[in-house]
Amino acid sequence: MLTHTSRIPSSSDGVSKNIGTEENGSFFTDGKGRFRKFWRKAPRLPPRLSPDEIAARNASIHISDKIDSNSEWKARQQKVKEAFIHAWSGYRNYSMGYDELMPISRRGIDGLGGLGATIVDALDTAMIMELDQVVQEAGTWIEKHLPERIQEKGQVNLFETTIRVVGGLLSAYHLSGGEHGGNASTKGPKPAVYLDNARNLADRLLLAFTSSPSAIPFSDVVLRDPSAHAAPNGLSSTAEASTLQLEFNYLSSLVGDPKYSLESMKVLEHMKTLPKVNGLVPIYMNPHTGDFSGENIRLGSRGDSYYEYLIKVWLQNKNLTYLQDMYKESIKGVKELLVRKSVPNGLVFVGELPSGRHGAFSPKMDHLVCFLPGTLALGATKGITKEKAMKENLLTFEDLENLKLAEDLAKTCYEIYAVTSTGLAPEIVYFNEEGHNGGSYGGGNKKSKYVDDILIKLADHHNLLRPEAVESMFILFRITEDPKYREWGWDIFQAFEKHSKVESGGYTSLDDVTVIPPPARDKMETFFLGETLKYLYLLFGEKNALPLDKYVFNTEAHPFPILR
Ligand code: DMJ
Repeated sequence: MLTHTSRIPSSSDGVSKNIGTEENGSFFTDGKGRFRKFWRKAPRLPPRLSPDEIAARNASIHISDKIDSNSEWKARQQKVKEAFIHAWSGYRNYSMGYDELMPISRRGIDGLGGLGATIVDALDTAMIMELDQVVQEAGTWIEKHLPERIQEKGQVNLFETTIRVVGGLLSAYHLSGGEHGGNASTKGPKPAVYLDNARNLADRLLLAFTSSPSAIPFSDVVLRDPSAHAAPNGLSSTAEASTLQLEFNYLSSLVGDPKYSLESMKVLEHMKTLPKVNGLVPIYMNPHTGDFSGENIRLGSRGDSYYEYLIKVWLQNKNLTYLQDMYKESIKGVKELLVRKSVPNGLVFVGELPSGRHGAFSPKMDHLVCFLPGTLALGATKGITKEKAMKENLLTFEDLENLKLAEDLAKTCYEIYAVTSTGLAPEIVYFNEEGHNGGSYGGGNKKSKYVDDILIKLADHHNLLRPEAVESMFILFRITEDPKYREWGWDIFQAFEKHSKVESGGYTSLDDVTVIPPPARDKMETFFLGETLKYLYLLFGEKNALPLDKYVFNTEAHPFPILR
C-alpha cells in the first residue's frame, strides 16, 4: 500500500530557509572569475504542522465557495498522484533499473547510459507527493545499485546526466532532510546516500570541463574510464553547456568544495564575453575554440535552457549580476527579432532565425519553447506574486511587458494542445503568417478557433509527454493567481489520461496527436515523472508549497533551495 507521512517545504515552515550550516558554505565565482564564498547560518525552525493541521487552523466556521473549489482542486491533485503511481508501477513492474519504460512492449531500455534515470528523476516527485513506498523502492535501488553503475557504465551525456541524475539526487537530498543531518521526513536510505552518489557522479562529469581546451565542456563522458570527448560532429549544444550551473553550484555548497561551481561557472563567464545577436546566441558551440558555431538562433531544442539558466542562476545567487544583464538583453532580443503574431487570430509566438540575423525568419516553434512563459514570469517578479510585487512597487515597465508576453505565450502554448483531435500538443508547430492554413496542416480539432493559425507538419505530429506547457502554467498560476492556468493544466492532464495511459502500467509517447486513436510510440520519458506530473501536482496543490522565491527548479524540475 502507498502511504504518506512526510511533507514538503512551504513558505511558512522554515525548511526552505534552513539551507545550510557553517560546515557547508556555498561557493560561486562572480562575473570576473573571482572565487567567492557565502557562509550561511542554520536558522531556528518553527514547529512543523501537517497540511491537515494547517487547514484546520485556517478553517472558518462557514463553508464558503472557496473551500468547495479548493476541495475540487485537491481532488484533481489526487488524480495526478494516482497517475504518478500508475506510471511508477508500470516502470517498476517491467523495467526497474533501466533508464526508461517501453510501456507497450513492457520492457526497459537504457536510452540515457544506464544509470536508472527514471528512478532518480522520479524520486523527488514521489517525496513531494508523500508516496513513502515509492521513495523506499527508489531510494533502496539507488543505495544498492547506483554506486556500481556510476563506476561501470560507459558513455553518458554531460547535460542529460547532470539535469536528471545529479539534479534528482541533490533535490532528494534536500527534501529528505539532508541539510539537517538526518532523515527528517521521508522513507528510504540516509540522505547522505543521495549526496554521495551525486558527488561521485559529478567527479566523473567534471572531466568534460577539465579535459576540454576551452571553457566549453565536451558533451560526453565515459564513466568507467573515466574520460570525456566531443560529440561526433565535434560540437556542444549551447543549451547543454549552459545548463549545468544550478546543479554544480548547489553541489559545491553542500559538500564545501568549490571545484564543481568554479568549473561550471567558467562556461557562463566565457559566454558573457562572446559576440551575440541582440543578446541571442547560436545553438552550437565549438569546445575546441570556445566559439559559437553556425548562425542558427532559436529558443527551441539546443537553445532553450541557455536563456532559462541565465535568470535562474542569478536567482540562485543574486551577486552574479552579469547574468541578469545577459538575460535582460536576450529577452529584448527575443522581442525585437523573434516574437510575431499569427494570422488570422493573432496568437503571439516565438519563431527562429535559422540563418542568423540577416537570414529569413521561420515561424516555427518547438513545444520546448513553452518553457519561456514561465521563465519570463519568474524573471519579472522573481518568484513572488504579481499582486505583492505591484503593491511593493517592484515591477519596472519592462517587467510588466515581459509578464504580458508570458501570459500571451502561455495562451499560445495552451492552444497548440487544444487545436489537435487528442488535446495533446505536437512536438513542433508553425504559425500561419500569410492567410490560409491550406487544410492539410490542421491539428484535427475543428472546434478550435485557431485551426488556421497553427500549422502542423507530418513529421512533427508526435508527443513525448513533455512538461514545458504545464511548467509555465504552474509558474504563471503561482505568480498571477489566475485560475485559468489551473483549468488549462487540467485539460492537458485529462488528455494524457485519455490518450497516453497504458492499461498495464505507464504512459506512452504518441506518434500522432491529430488522429483518434493516436498511434503509440512505446516510450515513457523520465521527465513525465520528473517534471510533467510534478508540475501538474504543484499546479493543483497548496499555493505555498515549494515557494518560487525560496526555491529554484532546475530545468528538469528538481527544486533546490535558494542560497542566501
Ligand atoms: C527535459 O529533459 C528538460 O526540461 C530539458 O531542459 C528539455 N527537455 C526535457 C523535457 O522536454
